Amino acid sequence: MWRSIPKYLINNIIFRNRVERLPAGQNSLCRPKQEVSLQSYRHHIPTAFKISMPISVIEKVEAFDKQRCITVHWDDGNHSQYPYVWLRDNCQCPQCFLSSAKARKLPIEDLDVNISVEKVISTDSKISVVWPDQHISEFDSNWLKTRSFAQTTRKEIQQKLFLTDQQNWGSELQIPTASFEEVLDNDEVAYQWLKTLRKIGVMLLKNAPAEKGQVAKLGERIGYLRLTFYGLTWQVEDKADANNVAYTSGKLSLHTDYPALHRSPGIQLLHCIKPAEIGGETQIVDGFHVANQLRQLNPEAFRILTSILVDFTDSGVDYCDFSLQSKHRIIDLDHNGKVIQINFNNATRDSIFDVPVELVHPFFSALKDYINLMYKPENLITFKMEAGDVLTFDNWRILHGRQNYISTVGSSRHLEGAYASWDEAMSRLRCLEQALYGNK
Ligand code: OGA
Ligand code: NM2
Ligand code: ZN
Ligand code: ZN
Repeated sequence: MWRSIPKYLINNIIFRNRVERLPAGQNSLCRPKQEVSLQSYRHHIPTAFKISMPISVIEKVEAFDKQRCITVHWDDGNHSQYPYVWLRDNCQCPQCFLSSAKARKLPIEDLDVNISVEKVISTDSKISVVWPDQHISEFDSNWLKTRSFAQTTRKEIQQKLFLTDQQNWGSELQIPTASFEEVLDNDEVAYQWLKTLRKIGVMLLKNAPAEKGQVAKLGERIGYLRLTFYGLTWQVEDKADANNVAYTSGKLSLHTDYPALHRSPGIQLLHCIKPAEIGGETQIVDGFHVANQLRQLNPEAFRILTSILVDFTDSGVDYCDFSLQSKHRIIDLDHNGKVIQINFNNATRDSIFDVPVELVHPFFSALKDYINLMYKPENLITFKMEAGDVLTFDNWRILHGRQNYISTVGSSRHLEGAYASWDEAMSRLRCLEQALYGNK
């Protein structure tokens, strides 16, 4: 049920979709009268049908040429503004949008950023915009509501897309666990795994077969693993002529893996195939939580670690020969000052240090303060992985380490590890959510 309003009425004219609410003089516009109000018959519709019914009902639409915006008034009393240029850019017609790819065809070269509107037509579930060249764009009310530019809506959508609220933890954390097999076989468990990985930053998967190949299965569960110079999966063992300190029986102090890469791995999977008889305990800490403690306790140290770029290096031969150099802030912040990534492995921090000499001591002093906070009993968790445990964690957030262990000939400690990326893991999370619960 569409109504069209002549161009001369567009500016600041309210377009209503109920006859009885039309401004005087517009009743001559030809359209059928709505017989049952949506409000009343929505109560009677079956649940399955309800899902496809519009939740966002358009009350009226206004076009403001001056602001180059269309204002949609919703029946709940709220309203949303949509710039003309954005509406034109997001036209969903087959000429402008390839629906099979859910992707825009319209190039920016063909977009008139100063476009005006010729005519707006609305029902309670749709608006239709006629552009000056007579091109017509239709927009569904729910589609529009989801894309409201209101700060609260944007925050809500971003939280849903990126699962931004994370839960800080200290040593009181009971490490969340799930069954390895269930993560592989049960979509709900896989969904909970990835959600927990995002929210808490760590999940321990129990009772995997104590043999190689298990982290590869988790990679397949996500989509694929991240290949690095250490291979698609890698064996953590006490090796002769180790090309990495991890491949010795020595202690590994708290670190994030692979800061020698500018895009360090987002997710780490560590499968214990054989624990050491003596030693080799795992340590983990919530690097974000401790960074926020540092921000409070020692703002100057926090400022240094969030500003100075530190050089990292890693060279050798494994998957092939490599010679990596990178630069990172130890603590990365987003544009709002929120901690988003920790980059620190003391083993691969370069002796080349690209700072003025007077910053060297303040840097070490700041770093030491941060690390000391991590090792405080209220922040640090120490436990020993059992054969069949797969420790999965957010390598941008959690620092991990291990105690040294006694290496015995013939029955040595063996872990298999792998990396995955957050983009792929979040993609799997969204696909699982869609498959399990539909579009919420
Ligand atoms: C590593 C690592 C932990 C362990 O290989 O980077 O942190 O327990 N290993 O051996
Ligand atoms: N390994 C475990 O930053 C690092 O060098 C972490 C990486 C060798 C793949 C260790
Ligand atoms: Zn179009
Ligand atoms: Zn590590």
